Amino acid sequence: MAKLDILIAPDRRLRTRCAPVGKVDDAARRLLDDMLETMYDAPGIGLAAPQVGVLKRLVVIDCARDEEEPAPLKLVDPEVVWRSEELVTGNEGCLSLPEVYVDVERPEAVRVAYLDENGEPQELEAEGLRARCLQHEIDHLNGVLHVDYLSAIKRGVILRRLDKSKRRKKD
Ligand code: GNR
Ligand code: NI
Repeated sequence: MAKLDILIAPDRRLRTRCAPVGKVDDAARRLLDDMLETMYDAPGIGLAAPQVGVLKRLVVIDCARDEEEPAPLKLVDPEVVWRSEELVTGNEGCLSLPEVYVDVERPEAVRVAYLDENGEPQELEAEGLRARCLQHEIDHLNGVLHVDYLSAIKRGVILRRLDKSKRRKKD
């Protein structure tokens, strides 16, 4: 396994609609393992392939609490096939926007169809933090970030600040 570099916004690759994987091969499986290692190291509860510069529809999550057994989940070509009418607001962080926390209103529960690491079609239903995390990761696959739920003014302030701090680090 290998730890990968996580892209920081603003970056074009975080704004791209990612391509379906379709066939789950060894390269896809290796990438999912590397993404899990990168996510645990960060640490985070989810990671999408575009965050490591790969513009494909691959996601890993583990929303187990610290005192619980690890519960890694690998999803290829995930798709929300049902969302609850009930919406809830929760505070979200993102590894690609360090120290930026945004309240986002989302369906409280979702059903997600996906391919597992063997290419088998699966479905899962999630609620609470797990549902929020899945929706956040699927947003990444469509080039959507949590700051997109803010006003354009607030989003602009945050992205310009991140851009400045990135450019400061380069030289
Ligand atoms: O680590 C993460 N925490 C988190 C908290 C609330 C809602 C979503 C997330 S996902 C985030 C990791 C990340 O950036 N995934 O794309
Ligand atoms: Ni994120």
